[in-house]
Amino acid sequence: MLNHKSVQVIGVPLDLGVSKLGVDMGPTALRYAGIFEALRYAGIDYRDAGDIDVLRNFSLDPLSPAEREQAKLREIIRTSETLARFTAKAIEDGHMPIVLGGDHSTAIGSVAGAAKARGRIGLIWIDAHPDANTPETSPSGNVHGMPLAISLGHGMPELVNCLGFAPKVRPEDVCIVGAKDIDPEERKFLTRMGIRMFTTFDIENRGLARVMQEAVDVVSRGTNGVYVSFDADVMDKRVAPGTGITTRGGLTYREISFIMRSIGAGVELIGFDIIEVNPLLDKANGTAELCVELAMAMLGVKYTDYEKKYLASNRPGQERN
Ligand code: B3U
Ligand code: MN
Ligand code: MN
Repeated sequence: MLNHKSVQVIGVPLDLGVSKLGVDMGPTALRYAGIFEALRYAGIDYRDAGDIDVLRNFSLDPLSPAEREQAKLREIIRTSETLARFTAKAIEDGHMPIVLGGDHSTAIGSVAGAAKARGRIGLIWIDAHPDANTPETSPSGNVHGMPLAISLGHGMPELVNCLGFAPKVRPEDVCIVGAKDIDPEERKFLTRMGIRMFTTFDIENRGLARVMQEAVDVVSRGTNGVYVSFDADVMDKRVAPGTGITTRGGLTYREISFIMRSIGAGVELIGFDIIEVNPLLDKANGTAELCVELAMAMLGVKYTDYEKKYLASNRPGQERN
């Protein structure tokens, strides 16, 4: 696999950037979905760094609404700094971080860490939403709708300045893939910044192969590697029900598989996030299992039901249902 010594997995049970409960269980769901089994299958060395200790929505219940908002922000700042230091160190030591979210405010820290370690990075944002709101433009006030703007240097200063520098990425090094639900003010911001965005309409209109070729070119040109932030809500709700905001018209299984394989084959991958997996909304952990398969596709390893059922289970002592 690639040029890394090992994969370093870290869980971020962060749910303070959303109002729906359950996304804090994402890291556990992804572990139970067999991420380590998959890495072992592929012969990739890994280490589980455990979960970052973070306050959950439920523990803020006794606070007043104003106190709750303050506590949430304080905790998101603290978690972002901790995660940023972890990812930076992993990359500097020659490893690849895989970050298990958590809502998408998780990416504030992971992108910061990648930028700290590598300087000029490319960033692929795979998401039904561009997450490019600021507190002024956000329709919901939820921080999970803001991390891309924050990484570009716009938004709450305490988050924008994670690890003490900003911005983390240049607009010309960013590419959004799979967006379809875009707030009007968000669209204006992205246009103003000159961000490349490939919506589901563009994918339909131009063909996914051409879109991915261009996406890979945009993030690779002039950069020292590419970080990927993958929000499970980019997939259609029939494919991936286990995520906070499920929508009709999201990406199909074949489309998202193709996207991951194109990234794996086309970029120098620094690391990636798997974000917004919510087992409370899932069917028998299927969304988490699919995300594990897609993570492996990005690592250049085919790990579909075929490998799981017929290949992995045929090894002695490895039988699974
Ligand atoms: N753009 C909206 C909705 C949203 C963002 N991210 C998700 N939903 N998953 C907002 O609240 O900023
Ligand atoms: Mn998102
Ligand atoms: Mn989203």
